Amino acid sequence: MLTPKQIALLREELHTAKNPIFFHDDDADGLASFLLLYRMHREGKGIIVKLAPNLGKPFLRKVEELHPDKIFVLDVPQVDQEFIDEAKVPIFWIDHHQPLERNNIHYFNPRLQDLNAYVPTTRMAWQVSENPADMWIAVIGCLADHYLPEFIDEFIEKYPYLLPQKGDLPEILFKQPVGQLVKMFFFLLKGPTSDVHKSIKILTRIKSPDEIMKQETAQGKFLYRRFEIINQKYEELLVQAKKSVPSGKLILFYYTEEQWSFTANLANELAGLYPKKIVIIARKKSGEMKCSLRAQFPILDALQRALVGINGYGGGHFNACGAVIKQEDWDVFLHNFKKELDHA
Ligand SMILES: [Mn+2]
Repeated sequence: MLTPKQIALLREELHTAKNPIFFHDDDADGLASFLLLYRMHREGKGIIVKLAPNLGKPFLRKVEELHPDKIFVLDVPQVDQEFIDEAKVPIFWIDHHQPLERNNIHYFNPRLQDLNAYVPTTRMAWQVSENPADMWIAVIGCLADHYLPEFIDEFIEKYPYLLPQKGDLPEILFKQPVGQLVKMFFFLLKGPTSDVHKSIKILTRIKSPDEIMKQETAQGKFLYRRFEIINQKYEELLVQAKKSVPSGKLILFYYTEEQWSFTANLANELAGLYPKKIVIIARKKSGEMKCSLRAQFPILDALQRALVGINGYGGGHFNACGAVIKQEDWDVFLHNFKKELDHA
């Protein structure tokens, strides 16, 4: 969490910014963080850091083009020192990934103090914003990063039709209407750039979730319709994946779609729905199998043991991992991994 001093500093810097750029991550936590901070003063511009986990040299073009007086970086795991040095304006980086060492940047990361801290960027952006009208945005961003915020009770009181009562995270995310909003914040970022930009622009102005979910305005209706169309593609995949759920421990789903990548959402939802199983979503790409692995219990050790002697690599969190394995080693890897699971 941010300290009172850090909150005061960020509020002051946002207040005095005339033309800030907000670089934010390409997921619901990144989007919600941007919306919370942008909606405080509505100055400047948001830019999605897409297809690159790092804010590096290619993004300097945007800095030259837009002439910001300050830069805010939200939920982006890596900012290159080269970018910091050449941007030549104050940069404020709020993030919660593995901390890095950087110079000449205002760096806000709870894991600098406690490596095991888990605080989504949205949670910190909410400390800065605290605009009651935007509390729903804060709830969506926190839930998206699997974090149940302390102010969930206020949300239940204000929007009982979205969440009638408290429950555990998989139940809230995959069985309650608020889960649709969480998915919406992920899915609206997918697809053609012009549609994505239009969606975000509308989100910077929308007054309440009712506008979207009850389709009370033309703008709300646009978001809802666009979500429905994207979600239909997702639901089709989910149905297919559910059919492949075996009686054994491992749910293995092969996935080929290139344009609309739902890998992470699919893996999260399947792991949420089947708490005793391990989920692997695998995509074949240029001779390699790229996978997301999920479970509601630790799997990292089993993954690391299964990778011994295999042409590939993998890692991540104890119950949410990624791995890339050469196609010719795929069968052996699967065999190893299943064996590890049987011993666990
Ligand atoms: Mn995040």
